Amino acid sequence: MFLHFGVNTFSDREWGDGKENPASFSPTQLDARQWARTAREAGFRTLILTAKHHDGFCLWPTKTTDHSVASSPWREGKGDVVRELVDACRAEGLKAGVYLSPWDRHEPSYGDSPRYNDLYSAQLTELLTQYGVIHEVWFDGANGEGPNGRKQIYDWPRVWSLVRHYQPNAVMFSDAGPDVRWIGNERGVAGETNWSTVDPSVVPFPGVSGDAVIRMLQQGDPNGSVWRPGETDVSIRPGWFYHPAEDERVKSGDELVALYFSSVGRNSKLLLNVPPTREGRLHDRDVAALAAMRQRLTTLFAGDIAARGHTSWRPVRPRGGVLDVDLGRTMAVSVADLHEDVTRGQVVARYSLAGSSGGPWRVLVRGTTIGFRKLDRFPVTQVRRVRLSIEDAVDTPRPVRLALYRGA
Ligand code: FUL
Repeated sequence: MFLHFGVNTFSDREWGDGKENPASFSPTQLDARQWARTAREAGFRTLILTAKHHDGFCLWPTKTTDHSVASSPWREGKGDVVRELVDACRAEGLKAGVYLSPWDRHEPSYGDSPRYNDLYSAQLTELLTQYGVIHEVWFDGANGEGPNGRKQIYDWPRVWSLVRHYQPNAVMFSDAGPDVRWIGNERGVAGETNWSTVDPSVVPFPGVSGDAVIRMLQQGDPNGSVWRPGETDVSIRPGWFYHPAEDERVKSGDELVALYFSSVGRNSKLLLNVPPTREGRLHDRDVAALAAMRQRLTTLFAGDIAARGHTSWRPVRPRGGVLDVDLGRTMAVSVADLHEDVTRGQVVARYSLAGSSGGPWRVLVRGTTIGFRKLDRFPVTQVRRVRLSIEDAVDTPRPVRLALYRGA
């Protein structure tokens, strides 16, 4: 779960200009434990907080600038939202991550590249050294200064090596990874074809643009030289930050389930943004929508029909295979849940799933990549036998795991 929170929450903006008064940051009932509890109950495993957004306001008491919670009235200037987040995550058994915007519209040194790079590195070092284990570090590619604005040249190798040094097990997210890549849009939709490998020369640094870049982010590349799985970020509301006017526009449980299918169900992680309100709590409507999503997913994945059947895998040389499942009796199915064993790479490039209730085989669904997880929905169909055919792959496929669900 993503949490966009900061001065924008109070100014009702999406991108602050850096001129906000720190005194405007004044949540009345900030409750990070409520964020974490809501997330855990909805099935999330990691919380990622905007420790600093483009406006430059720091949610922790950094030594690098006064533009932080230390200059706000919240908790008499003694508060630390990052600390409260990591403590809440630990208490609820979740992992914690931080978003530290490279683009900074407040900091005077921004655009004076070496000076700002020093400051940014110092901020990152504080976050990486003062809060215990950090599991993900999120680097945003946005830079809206425009052609006449200040041009900052970031020192990405330095930034990445700081994370490796202080938090060797953390994954780093950006358009250019290096560990997890942006999926190429903010609508919550991973590529229908989605390889976890990419060609790094097409996306060499965060913020690079162009059609080829977006295609690479969306679909990956079967011949890519690096393993860089996709992460799909999308907001539960139209904006990333909380705006009272959007209370009526919170995505429904069904819409969230659809996002789960178009992200998790397409070999990607889902990073769903749920922005805290001005009180500093997740809004009741958002909490209700998350609960509805969880309830639907739990019902949907309650009983794997295939687990009770008889399964056999037969390789087809050189790069195919057939998985047969005999359910023993005719049953209704509408969701297939495929898992490729990716411990030695992702190889399946094309497959089809067919079903029979005794008569001829009927194709239920056709697809391209599978990867760590692929979810397919199709009209409810009565089947007794199901056959998954791997029709093309970039190497000899290992047995694919198939689960089947009745669906809604
Ligand atoms: C974008 C930012 O400009 C948005 O404000 C938001 O943080 C989103 C996740 O990334 O690039």
